[in-house]
Amino acid sequence: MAQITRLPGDDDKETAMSESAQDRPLLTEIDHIAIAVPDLDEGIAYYRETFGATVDHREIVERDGVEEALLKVAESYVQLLTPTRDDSTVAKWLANRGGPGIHHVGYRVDDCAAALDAVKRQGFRVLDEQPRPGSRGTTVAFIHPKDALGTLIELVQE
Ligand code: CMX
Ligand code: CO
Repeated sequence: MAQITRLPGDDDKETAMSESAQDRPLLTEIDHIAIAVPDLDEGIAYYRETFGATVDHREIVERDGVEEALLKVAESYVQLLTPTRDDSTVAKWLANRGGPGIHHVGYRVDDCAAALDAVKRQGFRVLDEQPRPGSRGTTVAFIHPKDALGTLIELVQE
């Protein structure tokens, strides 16, 4: 009897994909911890005077209604965020909370679109249907905190 040789088909592709996904986790590093503050210069002064941390990058992100200062800590950043307009979601967040605090966590990913698709495929709510520009030339997408253990997650592709 002729020996049956299995040719690669869709099932094999599925297996290969899930194996490679297991080999390489989607989240590769912590890109930043974002802390919302009412006054950016005061936030920067706290990190400088207390820890000697300095600003690596500062940028207004119009789309999100925020100004950010990135302070490098090893290969990651502290991202201090302040609202630039009253209708910014960060203005609402600060008003509800009544003061500064951790607003979100940014995780580095190799491929933002692929990581976003993985989240969507599992039925979790996302805030960006497609990756979009973030600060310092990155490509980002946000995941809804209500579907992410109460933490607003930003996927960051450099
Ligand atoms: N972390 C955890 N939970 C949060 C949250 C946050 N940052 N912001 C809101 N929530 C919770 C609220 O506590 C609230 O919970 P309850 O219903 O239990 O009270 C719920 O989510 C809804 O809150 P809300 O005040 O009505 O806020 P909105 O739904 O209007 O907006 C969010 C929240 C996450 C959808 C909005 O902030 C968003 O779209 N964020 C993505 C973009 C972004 O954050 N940009 C700024 C940063 C830009 C950058 O990093 O460069
Ligand atoms: Co961020």
